Amino acid sequence: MKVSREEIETGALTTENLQFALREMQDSGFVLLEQVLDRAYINQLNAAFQKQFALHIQQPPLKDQIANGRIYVEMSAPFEPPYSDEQLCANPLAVQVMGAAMGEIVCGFYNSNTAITGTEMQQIHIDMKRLLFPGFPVVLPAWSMVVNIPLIDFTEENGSTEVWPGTHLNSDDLNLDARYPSLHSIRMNARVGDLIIRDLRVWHRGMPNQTTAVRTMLAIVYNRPWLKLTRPPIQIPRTSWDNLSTHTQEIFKNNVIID
Ligand SMILES: O=C(O)CCC(=O)C(=O)O
Repeated sequence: MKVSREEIETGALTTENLQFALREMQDSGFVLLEQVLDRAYINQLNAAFQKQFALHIQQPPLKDQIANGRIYVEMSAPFEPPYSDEQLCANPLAVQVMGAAMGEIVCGFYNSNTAITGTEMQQIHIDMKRLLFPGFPVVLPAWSMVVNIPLIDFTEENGSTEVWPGTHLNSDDLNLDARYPSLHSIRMNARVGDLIIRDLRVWHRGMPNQTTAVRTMLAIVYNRPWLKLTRPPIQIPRTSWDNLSTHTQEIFKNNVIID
């Protein structure tokens, strides 16, 4: 969806646009906010990320895994500049939409997904199991969402994620391979500067990267505060913590501050 310059500068969508974003989240399970991040800044971020990533994939066992199968690679971003910039870790527009959809939100997982050249198609999957009574035909309100920030333009050639709109409203996720072919999917094509919010229940998969460019997106997960995460908390250096606004500290309060 298009976002005005004024909304970007004030960090708040108009009532009308907020309603539009919430309806997209409700109906499709995701919404793309167009050109809300500074493109030059994201390009610089990508350059910094790729340096760290190149070292990351030299580590065992990743190095061999990549040599054997060109897997999708996750890398947790360190909670320090540039990743701790509030435009990224608690983007005001994304926080506004997620807050309106879920109430209080917290973040305990700051990750990234990279498709290197030749990466193969992933299995269709969801990122978090349904809560409570899977199979019981009642759909719960959203409890967890991911903010994806593409670090290069995402195209079908370089492996933009394939998503199945509306599948967050299914009451179970059994036999996805048998069910998805009859459902409509789209590719999450996006430009540098865009930001995507996705309900974690949406069926999706990473797609092959047929280019020589490394395709990365930040993947920052937010959820309602009562959800127990099994992952270790984010380690936040004290200097990064002190630079966060009170509101962002509230969002990251369940993590560990390191002196
Ligand atoms: O990178 C992508 O396009 C999707 C990655 C993904 O869904 C995953 O690794 O769980």
